[in-house]
Order: sequence, then C-alpha cells, then structure tokens
Amino acid sequence: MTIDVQAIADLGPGDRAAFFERDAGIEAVSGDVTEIVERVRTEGDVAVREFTSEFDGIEVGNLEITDECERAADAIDDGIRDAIETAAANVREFHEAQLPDDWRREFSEGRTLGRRFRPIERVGVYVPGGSAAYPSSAIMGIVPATVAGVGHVSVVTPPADELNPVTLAAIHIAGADAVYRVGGAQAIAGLAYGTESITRVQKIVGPGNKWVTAAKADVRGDVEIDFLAGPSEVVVVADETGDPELIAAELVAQAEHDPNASVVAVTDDKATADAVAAAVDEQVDAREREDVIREALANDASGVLYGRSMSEVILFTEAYAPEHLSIIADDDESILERIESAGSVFLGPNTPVAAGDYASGTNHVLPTNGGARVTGGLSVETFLRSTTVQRLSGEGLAELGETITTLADAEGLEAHAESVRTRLDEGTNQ
Ligand code: HSO
Ligand code: ZN
Repeated sequence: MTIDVQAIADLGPGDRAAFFERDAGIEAVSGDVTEIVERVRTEGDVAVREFTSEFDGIEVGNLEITDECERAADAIDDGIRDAIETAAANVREFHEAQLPDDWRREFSEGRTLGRRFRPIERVGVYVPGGSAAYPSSAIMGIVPATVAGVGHVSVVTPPADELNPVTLAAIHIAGADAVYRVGGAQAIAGLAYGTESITRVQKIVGPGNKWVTAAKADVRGDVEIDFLAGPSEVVVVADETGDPELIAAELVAQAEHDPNASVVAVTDDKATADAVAAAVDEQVDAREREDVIREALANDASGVLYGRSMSEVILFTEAYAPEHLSIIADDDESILERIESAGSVFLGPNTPVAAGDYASGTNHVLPTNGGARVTGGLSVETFLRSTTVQRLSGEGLAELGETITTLADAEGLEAHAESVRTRLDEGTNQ
C-alpha cells in the first residue's frame, strides 16, 4: 500500500504527534537565514545581488522588473489569459464581499463608539518561483490587497534565466505596483528593511519554501507578516456514502505539491478506508508527479484512518486543524457544525480543493501546521487596520465620570482623573 490504513484508536503517542504537531521545518535553516537577513539589512542591494548569485546562480542587473509582466500578459495564450482573468475576477468578487463598513453606534445616551477601517499603505507579496511557480498564488496575494485599497503592492519572485511567463502575466493582471526579481530569504529581508532598489513595506504575505518561511519568522516584529505557512495539507472527512475514487483524488492532488505535504482521509467506515487506500494505490501510477506524491503519501503525517464513530473522526479532525478540510458525507453540514479549526472547507462531492486552489474565489493562502486553531487565511482584513472612534456628550461623560476617576485614582494617575473632573466641573459640555 502506498498509504497506511490505521484505526484512530490504535495511534500511539508518536503517531499522534506526527499528525497533530506538524511544524514548518524551519529550524534547520534559521541560523543561515538570520545571517542573510542581517547582511541585506545592513548592505542592501550589494548583499541581495550576492545571495542571488550564490543561491539562484544568476547575476541580476536591474532588480526591478518593469514592463515584462505586461508584455507577458499580452503575449500569453488566450486560453491561459482568460483563465487568469476569470480566476482573478472571482477572487476579487469574493474579497470585495469581505470589505467591512465603518460604523458608529450610540451604546448609551451620549456615548457613541465605532470602528473604521483603512488599508495598510505598503505591502509585499512573495510569489514562489522555480518548480513551485504558482501563478495562482500571485492572484491570491495581490488581488485581496488591491481590493482592500493598499496604496502600493510590491511583489518579489525568484529570478530565472527566463521567468515563468504565466506567473508574470498573473502578476500583471492581478495588479501589482512594483515587481522585483529576487527570491528566498534575501527577498523577505529586502521587503522588510528596504534596499536602494526595493521599497520597504509594512506587511509581507504569501507562501514560500522553508528559507522564505524562516526569513518571515526572523523579520517578524520589524514588519508585520501574515503567518508562517508550511507544505500543503488536506484532511478529507468521509462517511460510507463517500466515493473512494474522489476521496483518493483529493489526497493525491494535494500530495503532488511537496514531498512533505500531509494528506489524510478519515472516516467512520472501515470499508471506505480500505477502498480509499486501494484507490490511491491505483491512481498514483498514472500521475505525472508520481515521485513527489509517493513521498508525501509515505509521510508520518499522511494516512487513511478510521474511527468507531463520526464523533471520533471529528475529534481527530479538530485536533489536526487542517489547512484544507473536505467533507464528503451525507450529513456534511452537521459534521461541519462540530468542527472549529480548519483553514478552508470544501463541502460535498462536487467541490474539489482544486476549486479553491485556483478559481472559485476563496483564498488559497491558508494556515498550515495547526495554524487554523488561531487564524484564518489571507483575506481583505489581512490588509486593513482598524481604528476605534468615540464621542461623548456632556451627559455621556457625566455618566462615566465616577467610574473613570475611581479607576484613575486607584492607579495613582491623578492627572487622568483631573482631565475628567475639569470637564465635569466646568459643566460646559452638553
Ligand atoms: N493548495 C495550495 C495552493 C495551490 N494549489 C496552488 C495549486 N496551486 C495551497 O496549499
Ligand atoms: Zn493545491
């Protein structure tokens, strides 16, 4: 069998740790990354060029890419351009629906409070290159930023003798303001601190390899980041009505991303579990990326599991907190009701994860490694900051005066109390 079948009840502590304590695997490179970041911070473009030569084997001239993206978008095959445009339009529409309205409300007489939302001014989007060049990730990072109204969206993408024209076209169609040919930790450092060529940004988003992820961890604090994203993950929850072929296809699809991808099917029906494993076996041979898929399927954090009840399946899934959760079961909505932690959920047999990966409109930049316990994926809010706003009337302040001055006095901050008393004494406010 290419993928193990096991009862949830038989998982030992080591198996459980492999499933539930996945990590982004960045420790091994974090020392080197700290050095790269520091050199780029202090030496700017010189260091960026040096690391690009060392790691990418490319001597870059101009770091900024000017009209290549537009030219790629013009030159590209019509079918591909249409697909990029359709995907970008759907992502735009879904993210526009997320734009929050500013609001104010009078909570009690004369005490009006509210929130307002404004875009972050300058953000950076990492768009992976090389064998993991995903034009779709350009759309997923750039479009929500433009919907939020970000003033300046910078994109970094690793250099190549010939940059992937589909990625360049997607960057153009998604609407970036500046694009730089730089990848890896040096790209993250360039965005975080700025160089002669690269504009410093206030927030960095987007997926990358472990060097990129380690660099995001390193610069966090000096610059905002979205979250640390590791290799792709999917959990498919199924009951006996789930078609094993479809369930297997979901596992095999996300497995082709990365040898470290983690793919799991979990069901309350042992026969379904066995059938899924058999279907995986059959499908793998026919896949172009068979080698990557086989490695991912053999991971400790991949497997086909069965429980004695749907409750046991749900408990497992909740503990796992997957990036993608597919539910292929009769009662999918009530199963979903009982799961709190998942980055993005795909309901029913007609909703492959690939729909969200590319084109339905939801974002595919999602928390991995259990990050879904505390955060969601990229959204319009990723690119907004909120400000609270308030106005008190004289009456509103009078009503609160005692509470404020009592607490201020208790903290020994007499001037705070006085700033209230002076207004109440004057009685000038209405
Ligand atoms: N499933 C990936 C996104 C992606 N899939 C890009 C295909 N292209 C996110 O985990
Ligand atoms: Zn994918």
